[in-house]
Amino acid sequence: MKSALSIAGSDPTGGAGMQADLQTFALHGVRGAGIVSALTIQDSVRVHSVLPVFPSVVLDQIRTLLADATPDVIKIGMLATDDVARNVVLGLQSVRGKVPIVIDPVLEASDGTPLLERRAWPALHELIRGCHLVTPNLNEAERLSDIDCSRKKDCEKAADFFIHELGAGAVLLKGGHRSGSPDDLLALGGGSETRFIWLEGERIESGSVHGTGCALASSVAAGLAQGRPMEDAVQRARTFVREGISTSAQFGQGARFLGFPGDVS
Ligand code: PXL
Repeated sequence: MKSALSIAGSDPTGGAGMQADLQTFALHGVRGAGIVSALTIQDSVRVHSVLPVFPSVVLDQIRTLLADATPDVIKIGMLATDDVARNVVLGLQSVRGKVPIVIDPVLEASDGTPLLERRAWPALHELIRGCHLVTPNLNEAERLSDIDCSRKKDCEKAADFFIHELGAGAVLLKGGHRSGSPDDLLALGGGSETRFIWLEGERIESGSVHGTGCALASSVAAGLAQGRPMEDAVQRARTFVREGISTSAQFGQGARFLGFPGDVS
């Protein structure tokens, strides 16, 4: 059995963060390990507050786990603070280039609550350098690259920025927040020319669904752990999330939660 390590915030609703990551790994038949970067107080309506974990505790957990066994993939989500992000950089030094890393560059929750402080961006950039895949949504891509992504050509420029300026191996720029057709852009680096693959999306009229980004990145990570090529892992992850959205359900007063499909391993 393959194993995946998630470094992410805890979402007590179970919809996003560590809880979503571990459920996703399990559904893919991948063993999940988890290091919590921050606690959140939230419900399906909004994030009430964020409490980062002591950075030294995050570092100790990473070093202790990695000294014992090497996971087949590492997925990084919410990091909350610069201190935590810098300790994640430190902790992962020994596995850089040896284990595929998938980064969901979480900047804020859907209600606008910041989930990463601005001064943590240099540490986030360091994590992105050499990672296998980074999965920004439209807003994160625009903010991190400083390129307006309203036109598809500009999305390609932003994706290229992640590959050539920040050093990511590949970028999945999620188009769900785009007005009009919610196509995703998969950009693959490697050669001198970035390869752009537009993946057609269809809007599912479901209302707001919580945790789609976490599930998508974790699903791709599970696929990579199983040795799937990037394009295949991404396509399967999009199908996984699409099915999750179409079977989503309302449990509280706010956003819906993904209906997790049956075993997809
Ligand atoms: O979906 C982004 C996200 C990631 N991680 C945690 C979260 C959220 C959104 O609320 O709470 C822990």
